[in-house]
Amino acid sequence: PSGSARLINLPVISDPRGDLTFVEGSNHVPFDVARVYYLYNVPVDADRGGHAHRVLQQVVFALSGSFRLKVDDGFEKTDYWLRNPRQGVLIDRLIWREMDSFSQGAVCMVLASNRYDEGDYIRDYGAFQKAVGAKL
Ligand code: T46
Repeated sequence: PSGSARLINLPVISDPRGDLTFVEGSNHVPFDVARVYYLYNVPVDADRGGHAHRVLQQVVFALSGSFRLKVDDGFEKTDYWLRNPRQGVLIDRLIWREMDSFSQGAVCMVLASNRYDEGDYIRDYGAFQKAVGAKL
């Protein structure tokens, strides 16, 4: 069976000093966070992603600005416009993802269930379709 993507809403504590949002591994996200990375200085015409992962699970946030995240489970495609730092998209294993339309100054933060492993990437769309058993 293929994986899925869904929205994750994080808590916020607001007071006159501003807003505070927090994430606890295996509580607000369904895995222990092994890695955090972020994308910034992304040109507005850049395309990122274009792959799936065999086992990695991730949650993607727009900490500042906005961008589009396209997810595809091999059967159905969904577009998310991320712009709220409290709301992330959980990308399960075996989901093809692409990101584009980054606003100027956008910061994308990703929480990942595993450390970086190039061997976990599926970079060929045909191989991805085979992996999810999609009808060609
Ligand atoms: C994903 C999307 C949302 C590392 O050495 N360590 C890391 O933790 C990462 C994420 C990347 N890298 C190296 C691998 C490449 O040589 O950084 C280079 C650029 O990575 P990539 O082309 O995969 O970047 P994106 O933005 O296309 O994809 C990234 C993640 O790799 C991927 O898991 O889901 O962001």
